[in-house]
Amino acid sequence: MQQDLFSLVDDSGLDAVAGGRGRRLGPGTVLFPGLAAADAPQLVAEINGVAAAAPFRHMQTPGGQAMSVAMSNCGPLGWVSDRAGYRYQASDPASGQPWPAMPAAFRQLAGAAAALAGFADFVPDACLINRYVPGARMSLHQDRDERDFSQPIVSVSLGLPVIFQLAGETRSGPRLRLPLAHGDVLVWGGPDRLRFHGVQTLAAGEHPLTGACRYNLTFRRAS
Ligand code: MD3
Ligand code: FE
Repeated sequence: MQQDLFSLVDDSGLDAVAGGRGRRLGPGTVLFPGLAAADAPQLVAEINGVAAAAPFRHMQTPGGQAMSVAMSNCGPLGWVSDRAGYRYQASDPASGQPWPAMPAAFRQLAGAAAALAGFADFVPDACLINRYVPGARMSLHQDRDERDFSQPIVSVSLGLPVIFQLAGETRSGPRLRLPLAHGDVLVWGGPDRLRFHGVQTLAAGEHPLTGACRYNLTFRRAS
């Protein structure tokens, strides 16, 4: 596994980013350990507010399987999956209503993290909220439902830790395995935007803020 790590992490992997707050994992990928930890109580309160209007649900894959991760969205556009495929849409299919507004604290965190990673003026129009309980996982995939791959993506992890997997631009080949903990923020874009990635099965546990679950906020420019 050590060998995999060195073949996947760019030479610049030793560089600190943004005054030592970030760690470069690839030419366009920066991890900020704990960057969102101080804001976490407010972020979780905002998640609960969004979920009151747009409850977490297990979407169907195009193949008809229920995903193990439960999802909701906020912002102008939300990511959805059903028998018709993957797409972004302005309304919640469960209610027909617009998705809840993106909380200002979400937008500010995403913009600040992107700027620290070197992506100025990131204005997300979609925030997917993933909720993992023990046993949930996300298999290796690319994020390619967005219009402009030059826009970065910002991911915020809250609650229980998980191991995420980062591969190259194909499904096969070596994978970097990296723990993502409470408050960690990952920004990726540029040459890393289309790398395959996934999340290993969440292990049982209790987190003081989230209980037996992990949340991931994924901020994107979809349109
Ligand atoms: C991709 N979510 O919703 S984001 C997704 O933790 C999704 O819920 C995961 O993948 C989650 O589409 C993981 C983390 C991530 C981190 C670094 C990456 C994805 C990456 C680097 C390159 C490409
Ligand atoms: Fe993804």
